Amino acid sequence: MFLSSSLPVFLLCVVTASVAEVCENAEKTCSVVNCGTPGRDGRDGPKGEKGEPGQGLRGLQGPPGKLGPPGMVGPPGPKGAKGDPGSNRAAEAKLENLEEEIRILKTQLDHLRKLQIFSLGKQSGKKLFVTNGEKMPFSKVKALCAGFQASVAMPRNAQENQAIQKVATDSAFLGITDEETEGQFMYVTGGRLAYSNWKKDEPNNHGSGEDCVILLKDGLWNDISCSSSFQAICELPA
Ligand code: MFB
Ligand code: CA
Repeated sequence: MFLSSSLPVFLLCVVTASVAEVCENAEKTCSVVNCGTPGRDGRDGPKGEKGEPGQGLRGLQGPPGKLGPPGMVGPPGPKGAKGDPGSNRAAEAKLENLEEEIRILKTQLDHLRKLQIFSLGKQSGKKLFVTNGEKMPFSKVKALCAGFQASVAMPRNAQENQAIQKVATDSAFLGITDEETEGQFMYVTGGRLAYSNWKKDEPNNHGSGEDCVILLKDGLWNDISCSSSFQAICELPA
């Protein structure tokens, strides 16, 4: 009989389970057995323990953040393509004009030089000795001659010594000193003397301070103080 077969299950429910379990099991078995109308839901039980973090779905991507600070200046970019060849017609024309002007100036300079040489009575192939007639210390004579690419007059032989004597109007400095080594007279352009025309008992380094040389009116040489003032005579190369 159906009733007798389900009774033991019902009894078993009543004896061994809690009320909830009874209802649960009973619900399963109550289709067969009438348990009456279910009561109202009871109050929520106490909050359970916190569960493990869920494996929930990732949220949707949020909106873009605010603009960050400007980045560092990057490395220089690759070299650009070669530019088009410029038009150099104007530059070529200007260059031709300049070259023509230089040719004209060189011709004029050469003409002036020949005139000057002629006016000073210099024969070709020989040095030119020139003076401004002024007296000054030796250092200023060197600077004056260097100012037009010349040097202080240095007679290398009797002929040149005589030519300087003709240009001089008073005792004049020569481009010869023993400033480097006392008693060893050298040309200011370097090298030891190839010719000399010392006055008797000269050089005497009078007062232990005579490192320069002057050409006297009679053409003889005397060693003298470089800080004294004597006529400036310069020489232009042959
Ligand atoms: C000296 C001469 C010296 C000076 C001095 C006045 O000769 O050697 O250079 O000129 O005279 C005596
Ligand atoms: Ca002397």
